Amino acid sequence: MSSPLLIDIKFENSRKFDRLRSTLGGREVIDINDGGGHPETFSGVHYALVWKPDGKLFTRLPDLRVLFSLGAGVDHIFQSDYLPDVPIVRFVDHTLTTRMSEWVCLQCLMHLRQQRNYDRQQRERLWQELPQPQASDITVGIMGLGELGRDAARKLKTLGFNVIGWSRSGRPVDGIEVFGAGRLDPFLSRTHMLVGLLPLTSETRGIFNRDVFSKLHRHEEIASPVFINAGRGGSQVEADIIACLEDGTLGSVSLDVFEQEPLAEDSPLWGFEQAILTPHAAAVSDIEALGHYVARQIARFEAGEALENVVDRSLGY
Ligand code: NDP
Ligand code: OXD
Repeated sequence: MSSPLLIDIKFENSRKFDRLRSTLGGREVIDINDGGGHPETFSGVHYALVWKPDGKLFTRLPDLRVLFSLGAGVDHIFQSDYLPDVPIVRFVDHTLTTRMSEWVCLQCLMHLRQQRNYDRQQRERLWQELPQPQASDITVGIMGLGELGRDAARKLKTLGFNVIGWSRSGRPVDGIEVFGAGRLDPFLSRTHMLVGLLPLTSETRGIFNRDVFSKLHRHEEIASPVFINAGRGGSQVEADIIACLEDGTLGSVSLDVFEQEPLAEDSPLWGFEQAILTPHAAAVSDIEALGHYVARQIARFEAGEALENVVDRSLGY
């Protein structure tokens, strides 16, 4: 008999749950958050799909064989003190990658074409042309050249931007200059728009700080340097972002992720005209694509084939 899939996702409506279940080919789905009277221990459950799970959940899954993350990031899983020694599979899918690249390209274009200034001029009924450098005058530096960073790089290049990248290994990526972990400063000194697409690990926590912002390259015709982050809020120091926007070290920012989510109502970040904020919505996981993905991975696992996109626990991503 096939093992159920246990989920700990906290859906905001039951339609999403139904859509997920419909993709799983009849496999029983146990929703830990449905309020039903669940047993203390879920014997015989081999698979779980989670997003920001209750850390102690894993103590109730003695037969767990594979753990799936609803998202590409897995920092929410590593917060548990009770993580079992089973493979962790993160979500990698073109639907997610495409959404992220749309968001990144949109932000780079918003800053290149000074949309925030035109918004203000519209409010003021002011007819005034602003300087218009070309994308090829701007270098976008992407920190994190994984599934998401590489696709964003390719699409930004198609738009005409110069694109360079930085990653832990410095592994080559077709068509862009890659800087390895030890070459952060030369990477920053070339970058007008810094894009963060890093996972949150002990190495990347707080990495986007004043020291980094102060090394970026300024372009005189736009509100730069620009900082754009859709990786994780724990990688940015918001007090530094605020201070750097105030003193001009940063010209403008686009933030999709925050140290604490939701962002507090009294955060000064809300008030900056040159800050574009979105509520961790750059690339949401498509629930049907996720269901098909999990079903495919389980089929591979049960056929004795290798799981895909397994997290390296020693690296934390
Ligand atoms: P990947 O694991 O495919 O790529 C991670 C990249 O970061 C790799 O290039 C890796 O280097 C690099 N990296 C990791 N640690 C370091 C380090 N210490 N120093 C330098 N580089 C490092 O992840 P994805 O591209 O799939 O996703 C990236 C992140 O985006 C996710 O972890 C998640 O936090 C975030 N995300 C946010 C979403 C949103 O809606 N805001 C949606 C989806 C994801 P190397 O190539 O050498 O391994
Ligand atoms: C993810 C996210 O990690 O949505 O996929 O943040």
